[in-house]
Amino acid sequence: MKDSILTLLKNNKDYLSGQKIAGELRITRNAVHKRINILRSQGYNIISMRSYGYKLVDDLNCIDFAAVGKSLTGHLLGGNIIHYNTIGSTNDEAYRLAQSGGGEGAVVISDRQTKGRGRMGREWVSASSENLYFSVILKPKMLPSFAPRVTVMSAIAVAQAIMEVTGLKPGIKWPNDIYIGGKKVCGILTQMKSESDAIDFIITGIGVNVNSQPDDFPKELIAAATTLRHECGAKISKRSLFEKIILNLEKMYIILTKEGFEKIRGEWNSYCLLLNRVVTVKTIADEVTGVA
Ligand code: BT5
Repeated sequence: MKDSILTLLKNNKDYLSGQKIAGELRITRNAVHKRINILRSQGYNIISMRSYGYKLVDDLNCIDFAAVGKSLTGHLLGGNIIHYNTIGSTNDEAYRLAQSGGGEGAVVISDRQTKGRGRMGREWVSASSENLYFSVILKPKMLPSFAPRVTVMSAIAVAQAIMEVTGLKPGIKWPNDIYIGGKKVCGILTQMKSESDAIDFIITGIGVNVNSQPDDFPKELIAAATTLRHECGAKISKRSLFEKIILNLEKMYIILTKEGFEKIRGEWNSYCLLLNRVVTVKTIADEVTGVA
């Protein structure tokens, strides 16, 4: 019976409703659901969408959010994933959600962004559904002045995940850029809402160029940006990378909030591209030059 469902899904390029499968195989919809889950546990990537049904995909760009949500249930981060096909900016939506009471650990993810943002009003190019764009709500009990540590731990979490999934060792350029082979592969945008002595929430927004090709970028970015696919010569599973980032983020977050910053500083040094180099720090007030 499982094989019959598989055959139906394989012969159908689009979604197939549970009702249609049940009708064809003369079984109940509940039985369809159970057998789909068995196929999933055997490694078949079957995605489902309410009112459309089931679709078999072997596409590494597809994330089955129901399955990811389930595998992250009970975790501090990622138990609640809100997915969009297209949105302005996942950071804006996560900020709005947090302001209206959205809980810690909720993740807003979109296949594309029409107003993806970097720091200081810069753009984050987010046109390709082959890449990752998502934002996580955090509510750390720490002083607002320590918020930059969340950017640091997020960058380490992503760098570790990239290493685990691709075997490539990325470097981090202060404070929020991840580089491979001298080109930017990921950017992180951290936003905070706080009182004078307490953080209400932090949104950590992560954009990773996963499976698009450098040629897909606008001309001015081609020389400066890269993708994981380009660097390792093969497509990457977006789902594996996304899950690894969330799990690493959680691990780092627990260290940061329970054990303090020292351990994170050690990790940071192992990825830091600027260590021991002469750098100039520009603040609103002045400039300071020294060795990082
Ligand atoms: C960043 O800003 O690198 C932070 C990017 C954060 C993006 C995520 S995606 C999910 C969430 N929702 C959002 O709206 N944002 C976050 P910054 O350090 O200011 O770098 C921006 C600069 O990176 C741009 O001016 C370009 O030079 C370059 N850039 C833009 N898009 C890029 C891309 N896709 N890949 C590599 N470089 C890019």
